[in-house]
Amino acid sequence: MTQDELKRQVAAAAVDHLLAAAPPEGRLLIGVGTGSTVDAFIAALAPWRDRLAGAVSSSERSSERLRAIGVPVLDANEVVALPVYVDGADEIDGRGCMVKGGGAALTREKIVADLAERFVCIADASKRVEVLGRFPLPVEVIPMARARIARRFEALGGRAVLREGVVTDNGGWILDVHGLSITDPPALEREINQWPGVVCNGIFAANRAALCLLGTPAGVQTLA
Ligand code: ABF
Repeated sequence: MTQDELKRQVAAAAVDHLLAAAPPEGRLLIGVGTGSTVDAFIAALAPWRDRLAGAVSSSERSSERLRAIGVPVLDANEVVALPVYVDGADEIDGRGCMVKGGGAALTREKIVADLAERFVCIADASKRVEVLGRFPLPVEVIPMARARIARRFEALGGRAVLREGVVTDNGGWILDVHGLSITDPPALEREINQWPGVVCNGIFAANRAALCLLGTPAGVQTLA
């Protein structure tokens, strides 16, 4: 199966999972992430848009796609809680900790995920790793702090590379940090968050995936 076929497979499984958990009469509010797997998820949602009251989106990219299938996009400030947040990942380990941010939307993803009771990660099998860090860790920073934060990563054995030509939806810059072996995701997430100038880092450990639907050639694996 091609990677696109795996993405469509796992997207369909996520829709089934949502609908099974949805109240039979009520309409569901959901949080929606960003990336090509989420694009497949949004496309798979289209026939079921009448079951959705609306969505809180993590990026302009996903908002446009949700509006295009007729799902109202709500402001995060209008919502007290979401039953579920569906999003992709760049890497996920056996404990549901993730590296995210390849799509430069990590800050809004973390904000919307924080509104949700349950994070459902959808990914193809290539994202499953034993130890996070092979994928360069995305970190959103305030531009004036870029060099100092890069030096802090160097002290940890990482090499921070500015993602050229990218300004996030929040006006931040992205550093991609190569060479990290993230053996304690919660600890490193907390450490980086304390550095002045860090807006958000791409380790999702404090709020990890409660469920991961993994697309594989043998079918969808559920990693709870
Ligand atoms: C998003 O999913 C990003 O955080 C992450 O980079 C991306 C993975 O993208 P794709 O599904 O295209 O592989 O949530």
